[in-house]
Amino acid sequence: MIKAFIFDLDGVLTDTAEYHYRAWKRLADEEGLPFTRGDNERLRGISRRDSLMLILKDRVYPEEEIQAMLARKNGYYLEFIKGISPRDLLPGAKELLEEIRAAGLKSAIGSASQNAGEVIDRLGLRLLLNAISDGHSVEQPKPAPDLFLHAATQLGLPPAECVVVEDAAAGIEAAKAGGFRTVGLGPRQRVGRAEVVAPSLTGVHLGDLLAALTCRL
Ligand code: B16
Ligand code: MG
Repeated sequence: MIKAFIFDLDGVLTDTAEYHYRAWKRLADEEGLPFTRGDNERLRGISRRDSLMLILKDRVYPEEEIQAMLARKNGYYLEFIKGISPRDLLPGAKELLEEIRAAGLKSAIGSASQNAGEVIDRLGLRLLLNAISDGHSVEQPKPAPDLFLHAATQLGLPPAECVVVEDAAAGIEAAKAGGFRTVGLGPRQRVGRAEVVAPSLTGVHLGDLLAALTCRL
């Protein structure tokens, strides 16, 4: 029995990946570090600190410099997201959230971002959500299941009754590790481990998802 959907934010409901890219790129250029759009793809769903470690590779920096770089990148990112509005919702996202609410099911956010609350408010989504778990909620980032387990606890539901909708391989792994049902958005080489895979939420309705997930039982 499916009673709730837990949505990742970046790459599922809105495309902040572009802003993360521009903020990391600015920091990398200032530090003389190589960083491409391809490199940015590997940072999907990865926490801010783990993302910086992937960019730094085997270069070693003192902790204060690492903290300063994380703060600088976040400052750039906050500047970019100031312009976010409901127009930045990805196609199909709001319709699906409304269908879930109308059907009496629950919705939550499970985002690695410490800025998720601000993005949710700018998108105008807060009233459609029953719970928000974000980069402040747990210690262990995806692919650990902690973030989604935190969301399920807030919803008061067991993981097996919640569907995680994710665009990142790390997010699908986190959901599977926690015993959640899974929907992956994007190419199969990225989210193919999910039970149900779609290119995006465009044209995806609640009935289609419930039917596809029921077939997989
Ligand atoms: P912040 P999600 C993730 O969001 C992003 O995909 C990832 O690129 C970012 O590094 C991470 O949030 C942390 O974000 O720096 O804002 O705390 O996909 O889990 O919604
Ligand atoms: Mg994501």
